Amino acid sequence: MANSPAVPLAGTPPFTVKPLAGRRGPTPQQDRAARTKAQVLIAAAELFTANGFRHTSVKDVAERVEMTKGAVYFHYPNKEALAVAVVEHLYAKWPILLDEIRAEGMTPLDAAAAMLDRAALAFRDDVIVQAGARLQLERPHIDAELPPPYVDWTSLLTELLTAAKHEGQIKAGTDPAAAARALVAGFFGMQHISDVLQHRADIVDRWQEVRNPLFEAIRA
Ligand code: LUB
Repeated sequence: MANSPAVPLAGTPPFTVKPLAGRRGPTPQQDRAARTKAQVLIAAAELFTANGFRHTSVKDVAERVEMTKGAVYFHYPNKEALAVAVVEHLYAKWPILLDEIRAEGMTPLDAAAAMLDRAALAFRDDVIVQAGARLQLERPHIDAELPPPYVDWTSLLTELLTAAKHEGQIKAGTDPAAAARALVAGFFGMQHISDVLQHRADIVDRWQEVRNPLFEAIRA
């Protein structure tokens, strides 16, 4: 096709641009900058998770990674940019998880269950996920455009449950979108209660109590 770029435009989602043969990868300086940026993000996520957005400062983040505030500002212009990046990294995890699950060859219904089962582990163990969830609750106090909550999961589960319906895996009368909304609501509430009462230590057991009746209600 005329004018089709020989190489996808850098940063054009969802493509990742791999260096062409003979093209050099990142320089040691670029590597170091990427590692520093990741360290800053993790430190911010740890502080957002523990103390929330309002009680976290860029100074706190800098001190946690033993850098100057200027070094943090080099990567993120302000605290709001850190919050946006944490939430963006939260939502970027799920398509990667879905690719892993699809590669295991599961049926659509089993893939939907597996997605949420593994999400429960991520909410228990992954500080980016924990921080992103807390920041979403604190949206009214964050003067930035955070990605909208819940919609990605609802779309992802609707797609999987629609495929499950086409394959006869769920009851003919099931509305995949309604079932997806119920699963998202159930998981959201479950992980929040587990967080408030047990810092998500019991999230796996609590999720079983929610997921089993929900999936049994729709399974053909
Ligand atoms: C999920 C949370 C916590 C939805 O998708 C989201 O925004 C979510 C944080 O806002 O649970 C249920 C999978």
